[in-house]
Amino acid sequence: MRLSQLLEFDNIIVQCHNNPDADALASGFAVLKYLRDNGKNVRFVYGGNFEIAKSNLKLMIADLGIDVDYVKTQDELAKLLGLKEGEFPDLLITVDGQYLEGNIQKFTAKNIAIIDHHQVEGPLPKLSEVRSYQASCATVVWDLLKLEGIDVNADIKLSTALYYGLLTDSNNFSELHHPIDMDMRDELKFSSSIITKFKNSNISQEELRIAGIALLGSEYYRDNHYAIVKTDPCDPNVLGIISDMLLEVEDVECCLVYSIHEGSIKISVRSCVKEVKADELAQFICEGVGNGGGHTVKAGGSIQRRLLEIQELDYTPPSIQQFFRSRMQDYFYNNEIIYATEYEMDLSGMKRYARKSLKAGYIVATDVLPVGAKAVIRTIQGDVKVEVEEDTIIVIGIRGEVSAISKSQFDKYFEKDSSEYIYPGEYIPTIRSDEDGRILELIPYAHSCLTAGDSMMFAKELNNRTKVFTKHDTEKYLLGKPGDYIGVLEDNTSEIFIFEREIFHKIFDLI
Ligand SMILES: [Mn+2]
Repeated sequence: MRLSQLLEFDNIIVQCHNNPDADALASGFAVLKYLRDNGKNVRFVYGGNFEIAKSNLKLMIADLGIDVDYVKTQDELAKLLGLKEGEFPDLLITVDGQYLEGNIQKFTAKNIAIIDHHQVEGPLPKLSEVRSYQASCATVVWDLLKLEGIDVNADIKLSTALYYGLLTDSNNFSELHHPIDMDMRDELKFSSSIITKFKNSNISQEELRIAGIALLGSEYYRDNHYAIVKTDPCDPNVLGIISDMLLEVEDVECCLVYSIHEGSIKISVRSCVKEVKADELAQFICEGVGNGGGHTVKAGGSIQRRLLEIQELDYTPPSIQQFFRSRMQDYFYNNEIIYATEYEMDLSGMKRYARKSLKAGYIVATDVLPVGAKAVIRTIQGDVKVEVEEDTIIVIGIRGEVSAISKSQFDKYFEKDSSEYIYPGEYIPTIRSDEDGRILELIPYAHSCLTAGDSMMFAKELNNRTKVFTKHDTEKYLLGKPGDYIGVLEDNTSEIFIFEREIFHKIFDLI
């Protein structure tokens, strides 16, 4: 959906969820401003049983001039818009939540639109933009505003609001994983003094108490050095504060903190050992019932009540606790860890495969940046750091994944190709120089190449979750899930690889 499609309506309500948080306020504020600037009769509201009381949100409303009203009845809503009693708004747009959802008070309007970043809850109206992969609804709105050619940075109150929305919905950006979220974080020109002020009134006295009680009830699992903590419902950033604190405790290597809300459960995950990436653990915990992600040390996620109930799990604290206990146990017990530097692969049971010749792309790094430059390449799979050397080649794989290798490695595994390069993915990778912060698109520099088809490999399907620390990266593991493949080069069996099942069949032929 484009925001401009909303302009065909005149009397408009923008509504965020009950008990608004900073992301809901930021998103509603941005949509309100867009519609107002386009001459619409529009108001921004929320319903529910409570008026906003948290001090950071009250500051946000006052300092950024967010014109939001707390309404309880349809009549109040009509009055706000100057409509006659019993008359309905032409359009109601829900932000940071979906119309008819439990957490959004129901008001009636002639048309409904939805802008959100949660899991899709039910049938969506024609006018909707729900991006479950985005860390904040503010990001969705920011991107929609950009699509309309609007310079968000021209209004520092707006950009500060959006920035704070993402910050609070991603635990101070530590749980970000999608490149568009990172783009927004990096591109917004916000007021840092205002953000500092908000941050310092983040936790209410009540939440401090909640955190204290939660820590008293922490469960520690000695065998695998992790802790699980349940907190009473609170702001997600309080979960992050609790999990950060837990990680500093001796013998706690990983932790999971969660809080149960009406329609969903929020989780925060931390890890300080290289054998567990927090983002991967968060994904594992949420698999099939929600969404998780973030970074290697800090991650988070949310689990949908509806999806738990589909799996016939009761939405009660004891059965939720049992759910987390067994997910954590599965994670730590059912996996194998391989350190390639000290591992001898057993080749029995492995089959011989030949690599197919496939299209990929490459960029001569010095075509883009000078030798010695440090830069970050932003891709759909995350940020990749590169240091440009004379012979650095940036390779774009068949799924749009990016890596930097030396020319000799390139010559070994790839062949140049004369056809035009066509990028296969959706998010166009960019490169940002550390020196001047310049952002360039990579694709215009890309040429076509083929993966060399003659390398041979022994491989087998995995039955267990397997983590491999390769010889080249002893800090970060490759993860294989059951059904994926593990393989070694025929002429060098200490070179261990993991391939996703689908990719494996695309790249290799059984000999
Ligand atoms: Mn949100």
